[in-house]
Amino acid sequence: MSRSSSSSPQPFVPSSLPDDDDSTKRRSHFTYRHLQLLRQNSTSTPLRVIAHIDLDAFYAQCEMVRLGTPRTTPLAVQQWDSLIAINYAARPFGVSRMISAAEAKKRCPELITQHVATFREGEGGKWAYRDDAATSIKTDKVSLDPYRAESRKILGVIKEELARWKESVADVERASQAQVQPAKLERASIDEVFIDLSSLVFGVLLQRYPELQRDPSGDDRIAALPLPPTTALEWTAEDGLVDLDENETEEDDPDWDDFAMSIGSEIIRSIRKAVWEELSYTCSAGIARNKMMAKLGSACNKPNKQTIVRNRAVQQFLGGFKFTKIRMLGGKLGDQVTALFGTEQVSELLKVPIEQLKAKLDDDTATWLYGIIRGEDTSEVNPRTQIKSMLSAKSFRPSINSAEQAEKWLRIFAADIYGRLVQDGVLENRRRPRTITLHHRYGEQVRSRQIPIPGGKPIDEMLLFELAKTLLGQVIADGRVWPCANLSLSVGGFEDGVTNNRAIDGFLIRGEEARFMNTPVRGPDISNNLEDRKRGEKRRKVEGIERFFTKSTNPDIESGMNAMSASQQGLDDLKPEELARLSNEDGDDKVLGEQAIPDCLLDPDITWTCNRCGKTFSEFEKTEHEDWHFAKDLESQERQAARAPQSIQSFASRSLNTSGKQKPSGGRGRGRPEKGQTRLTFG
Ligand code: DCP
Ligand code: CA
Repeated sequence: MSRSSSSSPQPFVPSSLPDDDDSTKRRSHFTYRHLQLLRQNSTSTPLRVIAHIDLDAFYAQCEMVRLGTPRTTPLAVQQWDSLIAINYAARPFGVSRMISAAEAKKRCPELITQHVATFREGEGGKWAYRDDAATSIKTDKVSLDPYRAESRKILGVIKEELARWKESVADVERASQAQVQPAKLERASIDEVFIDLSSLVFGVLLQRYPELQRDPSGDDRIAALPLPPTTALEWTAEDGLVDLDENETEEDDPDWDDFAMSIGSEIIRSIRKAVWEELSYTCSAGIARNKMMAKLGSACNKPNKQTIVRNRAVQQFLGGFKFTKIRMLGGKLGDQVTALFGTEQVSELLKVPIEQLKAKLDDDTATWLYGIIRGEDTSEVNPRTQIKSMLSAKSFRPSINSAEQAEKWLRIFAADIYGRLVQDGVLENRRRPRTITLHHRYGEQVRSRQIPIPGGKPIDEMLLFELAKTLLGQVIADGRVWPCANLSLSVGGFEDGVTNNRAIDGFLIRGEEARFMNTPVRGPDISNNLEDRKRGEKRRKVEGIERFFTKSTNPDIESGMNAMSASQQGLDDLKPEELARLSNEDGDDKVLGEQAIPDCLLDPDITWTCNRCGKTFSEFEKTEHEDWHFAKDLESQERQAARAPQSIQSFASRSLNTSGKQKPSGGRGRGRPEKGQTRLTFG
C-alpha cells in the first residue's frame, strides 16, 4: 500500500524491563494461560481486545467523496422530504434527522441536500441520481448501491491493513511456533464493523516483549506472566482514553491488559489512517475487552476519534451511561428495568444486588443484566458468511391495481437484484440462488410465492424478470392481489439453509417445506385463523432474551422470506434507531447478533397511524401492529375467562411469566420512531 511508513507497525522498545528477581514487586494479574487464550481469540481471556469501527455520517461522507465537496461544506443526504445523514459541518447549524429537508435549508441556507440515487419506474433497471427524485416517491425506488459499494471498498482497506499487521508478526510466529490467527471481522451494518484483534495483539505482544515467548506446559500455564515494563505506556492524544476507575491511578504500573489495549489502539489508528488516506473517509472507533463496550466507545468521541476503555476504566466508563444505551436494553426490556428499579442510570443499577434483580426478573435476564452493567459480555465477533438472500421491495401509496404496473416494478427489482449479484461477486463465486420469491401485500395479508431458479444456464437480469413475471401470473391466478400495497422480489437458497438457531427453526421448517412446492407461502402471522395465531404466539413465547444468549454456530440464516415479523426476529427490544441501523442495507441479510432480518419488513416509505393507540408505524408494520392489538384483545379475553397460564398466551403476555416475574417483553410493534427519526428506507 502506498502510505507513509509512519503508519506501519513500529516496534515499541521498552525503556526498562522488569526485574524478575525483585520479589517485592507486585505480580502480573495475568497468566500464560490467559496469553494462550488471547492467541486463540477466546472470549474468556481478560486480555481480549475488541474494536468497533463506525463511519462518521456515512451516507453524507459517501456523497462528499462522490461530489468532491470540501469537508467544511455542510451536506445532508435526503430521501423524499426527510434527511437520513448529516455531515459534521452541518450539525452545528441544528441540522438533524429530526427535521425536514425544507426546515434544514432554513437553518443552514448553504446546506447541500443530495437526494439518494433512485431507480425509476419505466426507465429500465439503472439507478441514477435524479434532480426530481424528492418529489417522485410514486415512481422511484431508492438505491443504496452507491453506499454499499463504498462500504465494500472501506472493508477492503480495513482487511488489507489487518493483513499487513498479521504479516508483520510472521517472524515471531515462526520463532515461537505460536500461530497467530487472522483478525476476525463482523460487519454489523453498512457502516460498522467489529474486529476481534486478540490473536493479532498476542503476536505483537510476543514480538515486542520476548520475555512472553516461553511456552509453558502443565501447571506452569497458570503461572503469572513476568511483569511488563514499568514505564507508563505512551498513549497518544488521539487515543481518547477513558478515565480510570476511582481506586485506580495512572501512576499504578500498567499490566499486560493495558499493553494489549495499547497495541489494539495502535492497530485501529493505523486502520483509520489507511481508510482516510486511501479513500478519504473518517471513522470513529471504540476499543475495549468486548463488543458491548467497544460499540459504546465508538460513539463517545465522534467524529474521527477513537476511544479506549481499559479494564481499569470499565466502571468509570459504564457508570456514566444510561443502561438504555446498551444493546438489548434500548427497548422494552430497558423500559421495564427502568420502571422496576426507578432508574435509567447504570451507576444506580450497580447498587442493586443480584438477589433483588432475580426477585423482579427471571433468572436468566437478571444474571445477564447483572453482568452486562459490569462490563461482562462474552459475545463473539462472528465473521459473516456469504450472503444468503437478496430482496428488492417497494411500498405503494396509492396501491397499484394492474399487472402492467406490477411488471414495471418487477423489472426494477430484477435489475436491482442482478446488479447486486454481480457486485457481490456471487456469480463469479459460482454460488447461485436457487429460489426466487414474490411477496405481495393484499389488504392485511402478505403472501408469497416461490419457484426454483432453473439450473443449467447463467442467471441474468432477463431470467430473473421472466421468473418474476411467472410468479406474478400465478399470484394473479390465485386472486386477491389488487389493490396491492407492497411488492417485493427476493432470491435465496444460496446455501443450505441449515441453522441451529432455535429461535428461527420454526420458520425455516416452514420455508423448507414450502420450497419448490410452488404453492403460496403464507406469512406466519398474517392469518385471521385462530389456530395460526396460536401457533404464532406459542413460537413467540420461546423467543425471549434467551435467544440472544444462544450461540449459533451458523450465524446466517436462510433469510426468512416468509414475512417474519420484526418481533419474531427479536427486534422488539431495539429502538427504531437501532433497527434502522441494522436495516440499512436494503436487500442484504441484516444481522442482529445471529439473526438476519428480511428487508420486506423494513420498508418504511410510508407511515401509518393506528387509530386504536395513536402510534405511528411504517405502512409495512400495519398488520404486525394490528396483530399486536389482536393479541392484546385475546389476552384480556383470556384473563376474563380466567384461563390457566398455559393456555394460549398472547405475545404481549410474555412480560409476565408464571411466577409473576417480569420477562423481557415482546411488544411486537417496534415502537414509535423517535421524533423525526426515519426508518430506513428500502425504497
Ligand atoms: N441511516 C438511515 N436512516 C436512519 C439511520 C441511518 O438511512 N434512520 C443511514 C444513513 C447513515 C447510515 O445509515 O449515514 C449509518 O447510520 P448511523 O446511525 O451510523 O449514522 P451516521 O453514520 O450518518 O452518523 P454517525 O456519525 O453518528 O455514525
Ligand atoms: Ca455511522
